[in-house]
Amino acid sequence: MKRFFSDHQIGHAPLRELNNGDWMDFAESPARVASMLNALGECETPNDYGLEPVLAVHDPDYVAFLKTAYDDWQKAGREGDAIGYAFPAVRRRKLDLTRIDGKLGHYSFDAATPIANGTWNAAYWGAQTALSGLDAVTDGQSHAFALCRPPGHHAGKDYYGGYCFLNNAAIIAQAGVHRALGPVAVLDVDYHHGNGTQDIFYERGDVLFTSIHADPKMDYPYFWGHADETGEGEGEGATFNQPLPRGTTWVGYEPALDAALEKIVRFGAKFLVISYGADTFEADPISFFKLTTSDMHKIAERVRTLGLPTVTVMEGGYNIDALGSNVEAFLSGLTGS
Ligand code: SP5
Ligand code: ZN
Repeated sequence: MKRFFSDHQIGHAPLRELNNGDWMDFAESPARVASMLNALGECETPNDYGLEPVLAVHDPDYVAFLKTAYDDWQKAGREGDAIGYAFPAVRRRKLDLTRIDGKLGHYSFDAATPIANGTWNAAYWGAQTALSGLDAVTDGQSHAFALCRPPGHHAGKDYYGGYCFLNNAAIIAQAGVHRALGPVAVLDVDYHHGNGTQDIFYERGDVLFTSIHADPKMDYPYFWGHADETGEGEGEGATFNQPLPRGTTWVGYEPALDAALEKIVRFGAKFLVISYGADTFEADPISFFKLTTSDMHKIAERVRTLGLPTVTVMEGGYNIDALGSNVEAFLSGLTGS
């Protein structure tokens, strides 16, 4: 399987994040990459497809904000990472705000996703990494892996959060539609609900979003991922959420996975994007499912039975020691090796 990664993605290195009322070390650290590369070996360097496929999903004003956010923060005399603190819970609308703090709040939905010096460059190359995976599959490969970092599934059309800035999975799902690979299905198996991806395609009937994740009554991102969110308008029925309780093992996960796969088959998907998070792992430091490394392999073996051209995009996974083995276990399950 072709694997893609760009060194630019290491440059995103915030120091700390706000968690349960205190600072903790930033969980989505560059050290995650070393663990994955160690297990995967050499990856191909992505091509540069420019901003056009990014802007097919993301709002131009949002992208312009991301590009200069850290510079604007520094120009305001700030040191350290940029974090907002005031958020428009109601009637969010386009405003020509002057101050960086207002912009940070406008474009984010949490205070736990810091922007650092290399953030834009890393996010840009993360998207290019995903697009390179798509190109490999368009060129006839059955599978490709995009080692994207920062991750993407929490980012919406015009907002960031959950360590995510550009929605890598949505960008290639949309590009897949554009290349007439559709209907396209997204299978999100990160521990957290992929609220950004869901939102981007919520009213679309040509992209199915299906997700298995921690019940948002208990876990981040709280406000989205509930079972009654099923899509709207043309998209009614093309969103399928399966929230599961903390402590879920393979016994609870397997039937949910089978239901998601059945939905993908019935949707008639011709191209599959997997948002893969290894934070379902039993020893993940910020998550609470109880899947093992061999369960990762089993998930992928099931997905393999779909026989669809598939791009796997990296999302979360914060147990750095086990991350490489978990990713490798997943990818080998996909190819049946
Ligand atoms: C891509 C991805 O996996 N994003 C996850 C973002 C989660 N951010 C907030 C998580 C808060 C977790 N607090 C758990 C404390 C455990 N001691
Ligand atoms: Zn996650």
